[in-house]
Amino acid sequence: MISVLTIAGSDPSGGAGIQADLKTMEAHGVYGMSVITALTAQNTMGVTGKFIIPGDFVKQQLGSVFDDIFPDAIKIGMLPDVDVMRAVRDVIRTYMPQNIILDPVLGSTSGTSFSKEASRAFMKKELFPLSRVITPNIPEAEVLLSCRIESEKEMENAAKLLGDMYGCSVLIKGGHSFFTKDECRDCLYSEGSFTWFESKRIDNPNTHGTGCTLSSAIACNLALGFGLQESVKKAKEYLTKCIEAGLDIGKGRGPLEHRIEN
Ligand code: PXL
Repeated sequence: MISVLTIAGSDPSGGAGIQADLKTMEAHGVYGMSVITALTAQNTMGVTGKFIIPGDFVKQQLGSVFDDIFPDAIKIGMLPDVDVMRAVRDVIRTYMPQNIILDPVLGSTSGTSFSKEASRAFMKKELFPLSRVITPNIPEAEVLLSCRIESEKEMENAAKLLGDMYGCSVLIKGGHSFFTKDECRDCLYSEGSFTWFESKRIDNPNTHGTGCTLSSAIACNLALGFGLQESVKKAKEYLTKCIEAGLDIGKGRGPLEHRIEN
């Protein structure tokens, strides 16, 4: 049985974080496991609270998973502080799993407080080099590099800079960006070359949890034995279908339909 682990925060309303990750794993037919780094209080209208799990307990959760069921791939999402990051780094160093997909979630409510320079520096220096691929969107890549990204050429430059600096592949997601209303492209930099992924933009305001879903789907595909390019391509196809299914639930920016035949 192929197994995938997510290390992320909980969204009790089921659209993002751990819950989106596990639903994505179910849809891919893999065995899903989850280590929770923080509880959030949130729904489709926003986040109202966050309860951080102490680093030692994150470490204990990770140890109990790795000592029993070694995951074929790991998706890392919300890492709320340096303590939790350190726990994750230590466990990865001990067990050396290979297929690590890190989504550098940004923002003070649902992600690491990137205004805290220390956590941003720790993530870059200690966790990026252990990852097979990192998946920032454009605003996240801008914060990581302290620069503006306003064209496809600048997306390539940013992906290469991050990839060469930290020795990992980099997928920069074009979703929140300069692209016009109908188009959206993502740029993968891996082993010295670029691959661009096209996708149509779908007219659906319900996109809560898209980043979580994409990175989990990539993890599932890598665990299933696909190469990185193919894993990203298939993950994007899955995500497009999840958005296209047009689920409409909740009063705010709603979640996706994860139950897609794959
Ligand atoms: O997509 C970023 C994200 C990550 N983790 C948790 C979240 C969100 C966004 O809402 O809730 C727990």
